[in-house]
Amino acid sequence: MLHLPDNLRLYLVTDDRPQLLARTEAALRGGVTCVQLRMKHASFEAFLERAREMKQLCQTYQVPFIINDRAEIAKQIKADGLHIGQKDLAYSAARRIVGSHCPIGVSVHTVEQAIKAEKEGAAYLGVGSLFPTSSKSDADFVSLDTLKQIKEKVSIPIVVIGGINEKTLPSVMPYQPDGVAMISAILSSDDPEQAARHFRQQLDR
Ligand code: 3NM
Repeated sequence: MLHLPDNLRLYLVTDDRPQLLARTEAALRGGVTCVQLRMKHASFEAFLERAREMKQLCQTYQVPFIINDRAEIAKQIKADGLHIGQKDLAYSAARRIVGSHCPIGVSVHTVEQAIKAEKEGAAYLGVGSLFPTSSKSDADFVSLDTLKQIKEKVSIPIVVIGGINEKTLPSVMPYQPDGVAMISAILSSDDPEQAARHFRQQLDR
């Protein structure tokens, strides 16, 4: 079950890298508050298999598990949530697949997209990319001013994403996001557990 906004606080997005399960488990020990599986190039079968493993791992730590883009898989494994981007399937199509109870988060890059997503019923928004990142080659950038405007215009929770790390986090915190999403700052760290614990302490303050 996804508890909003609390479960969004330290939001781990995972790609498909070596030792993903071990790294994700370390991040869970360190205190990430939810996990999203994002594998843009995987086959249906590979995604499904990985999703089952990850869901079980997250359940062990009682942390909600969210599927990126693949609505059919979210439905099949009864994920705690689905996350869609502007280039993925439309909100209405996703909703038809996952049914009325599964929370759907939506990535937005403009104020207009944010207002539309909230109207459609999004549970929360991912706002980014705020900073350059090597994790998403086609990222659309969002300025801190746009983040501020989105905060003013919508009332659903907001998770910031894209190049958030030790250096950039301080410039985002004044905007009081409900959560911070990260791939590299946690998963590419030499010690994902310690990295997650460190960010969690900063965000809990
Ligand atoms: N979505 P890192 S940026 C998955 O802008 C994702 O919507 C983005 O990775 C968006 O923490 C991004 O390594 C990658 O920068 C974030």
